[in-house]
Amino acid sequence: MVEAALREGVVGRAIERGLLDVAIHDLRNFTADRHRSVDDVPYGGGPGMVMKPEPIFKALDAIEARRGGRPTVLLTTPQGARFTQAAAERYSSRPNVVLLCGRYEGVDERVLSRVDEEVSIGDYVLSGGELPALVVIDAVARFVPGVVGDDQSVAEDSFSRGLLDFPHYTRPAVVGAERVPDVLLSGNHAEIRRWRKRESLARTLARRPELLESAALDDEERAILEELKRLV
Ligand code: 4HQ
Repeated sequence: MVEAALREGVVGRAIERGLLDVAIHDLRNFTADRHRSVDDVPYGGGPGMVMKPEPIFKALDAIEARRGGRPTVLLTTPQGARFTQAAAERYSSRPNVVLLCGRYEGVDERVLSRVDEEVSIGDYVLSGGELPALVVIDAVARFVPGVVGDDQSVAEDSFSRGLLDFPHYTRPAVVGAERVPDVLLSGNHAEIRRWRKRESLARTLARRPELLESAALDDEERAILEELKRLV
């Protein structure tokens, strides 16, 4: 599943072009028993299985030896800190990042001695850490220079600005009863910029007001926001 996903889209192309190097390690290759077990029953009893520590330690040792340096080790778990655009940017400058993906009920607690950060992609339960790992890879890769064609579009991405995105339209100008806002057809670029700022701020205020506390707003944006707040 991970291999197939990494062949697609922006990330797939970045790997092809050598901008990213992603290696997948199967923990079963770091087992010693006949059944190549990566999980075992929980001490204390109860349902489900727990990921054994030794295959994980051996895999991390092998990765460290091969890459020549201690990688940043991330564990995907609902117990982690929420993964954000800021975290993606932070990880993008690390020379090596390991995404440790658990299955079953999770990993033996002693594995945390080798983990730098626990990251959650949201408050829901998945059946494994592979999809969260792919989410992290995608968001991190976008910050690696050259991965996204247009650097400007990365800088202007809604969450990099700390605000929700403004509405987008393409041709045709009229679909049934629905028209593209006149300002976007006006050719007045100063007006268009101001309209987009206002739409971004209005949406953020309505849907995710908590984002406004940490958004880096310029003078014009602060003025528009004050006006929007007076209107509600
Ligand atoms: N899991 N964000 C359980 C997640 C998850 C999430 C990953 C399920 C690890 C053992 N990870 N395994 N949500 O639900 O990161």
